[in-house]
Amino acid sequence: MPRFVLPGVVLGCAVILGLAGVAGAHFGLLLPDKAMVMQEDKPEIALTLAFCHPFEQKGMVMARPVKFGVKAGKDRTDLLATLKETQVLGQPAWQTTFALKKPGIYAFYFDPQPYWEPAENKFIIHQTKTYVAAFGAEEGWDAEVGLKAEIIPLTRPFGLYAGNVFQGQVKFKGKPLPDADVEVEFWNDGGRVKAPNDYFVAQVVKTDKNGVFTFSPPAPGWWGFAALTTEKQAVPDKDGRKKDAEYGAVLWVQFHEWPAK
Ligand SMILES: [Cu+2]
Repeated sequence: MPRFVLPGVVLGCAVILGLAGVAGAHFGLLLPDKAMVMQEDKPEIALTLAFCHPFEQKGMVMARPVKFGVKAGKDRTDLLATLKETQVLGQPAWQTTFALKKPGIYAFYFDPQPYWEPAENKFIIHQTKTYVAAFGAEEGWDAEVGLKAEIIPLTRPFGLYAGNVFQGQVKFKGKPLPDADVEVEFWNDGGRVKAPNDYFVAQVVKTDKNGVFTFSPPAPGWWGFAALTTEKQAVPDKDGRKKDAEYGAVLWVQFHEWPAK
């Protein structure tokens, strides 16, 4: 597997942020331009893949992922070859378009190349997912894609209002992941929202003994959930020494404003 080589001048994000105790977290990012596509809509969606600090709107370098695909029912399509380079928050990222041909729940996912974080002496691997519901279909949003680190929604992950409770079950290597931190951040488009202090940038909830977490977003928009676990000596570095890897099961979910006037 080709490993993306970072130029020597690029420092880890913890270094850039001055090693603050609390600060924004890095997240794999996978955002469609529409989370729901109805009969009257254009059946083509645009997708953006990136690595960033979503609330602080700080970009990080994203190498070409190892896997990028979509699963709808039993159909799985490899979309890796469709990716085009772009920039997100001033850093290398990826984009594509996808034509929805039939009703279904489309789970888009990527598995990134391990990102070396020198400040933490470990790799970061955020396996990232989002859902697009098309043409009135509703079945299958609770099915697993089968990622090594994955959040399986317990709340239907579309057609949600801000303030709804959202629940998911975190699985790592196919088993529920108990007692894990789940970091939650708002995609703070344009940096419009200012946090009162650094504690507010990332919210944190834990998984229970069944790997289940619960969160209620206070405002409309895209919210990212990153359930974290560390695997010891998981990935060899460029000298062949095995290093720890932080696995993130990441899910992006859109919440709408309550439509009442
Ligand atoms: Cu970071």
